[in-house]
Amino acid sequence: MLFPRGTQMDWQRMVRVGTRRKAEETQGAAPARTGPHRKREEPGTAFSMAFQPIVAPQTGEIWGYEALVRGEAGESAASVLAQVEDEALYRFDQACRERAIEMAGTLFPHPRVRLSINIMPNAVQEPGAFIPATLAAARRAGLRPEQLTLEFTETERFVNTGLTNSILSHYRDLGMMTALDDFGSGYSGLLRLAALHPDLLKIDMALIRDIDADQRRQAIVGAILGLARALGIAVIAEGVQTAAEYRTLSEMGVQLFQGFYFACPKIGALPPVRL
Ligand SMILES: [Ca+2]
Repeated sequence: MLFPRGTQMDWQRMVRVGTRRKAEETQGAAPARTGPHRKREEPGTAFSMAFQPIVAPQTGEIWGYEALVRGEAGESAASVLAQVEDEALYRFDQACRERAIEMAGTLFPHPRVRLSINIMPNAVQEPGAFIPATLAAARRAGLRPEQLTLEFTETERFVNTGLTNSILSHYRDLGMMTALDDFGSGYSGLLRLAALHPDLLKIDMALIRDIDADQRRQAIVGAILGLARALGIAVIAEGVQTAAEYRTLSEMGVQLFQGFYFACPKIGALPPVRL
């Protein structure tokens, strides 16, 4: 049973509310539109993809790029998703991934750069669609599965954790990495961490904001870092906006960062990076 605790419509509304919150708080102001990378996809909503670097400042490297959906005129992810019909949501989700992979194949400077793509957790349970379509897109673009990281948002309820976990194991066997997105923002963050075995945790920007001046956030993030170490999981701090936030997190042991302080997302291109 796909939606055991409510109707499909109720669940999708929940996803949309969560996605809107994420878009507003995580992605901030829409970046400037820079290219013609737009077309009308099968699900019926025009969109493009922006890329935001994930960086390792201590080594001076760009670890990878997260692909973020944007409107054809640079509109936010929330406003794009608001135009998608409920029944087209998974197809749209898949179309975003395929577009991101296709663009990354053109933009990425070398075959070690990673691409992080967002996925609604339950979309992986759509029969037969996700893995073949994603891998086929990667093959067409010249990307290896090892370059792909799947980011699972905290804003969607898993309908079948056991099945999701076995599917994720299959991804791992293929070489992909998985990340638990927005960690700390969802009501089930620890339960999800216990149930799934992600390679990465992305600490939600709400815990990062002003952490340099906030001992409570320092204590919470410190505990998350200890947890991640114990579980052998790497950590990315999302939404870093200031030098002071970066310094504090770096001193606490964080090695991977994402946020406006380092680079804003850019549509259809790889943005300049502060490193
Ligand atoms: Ca994400």
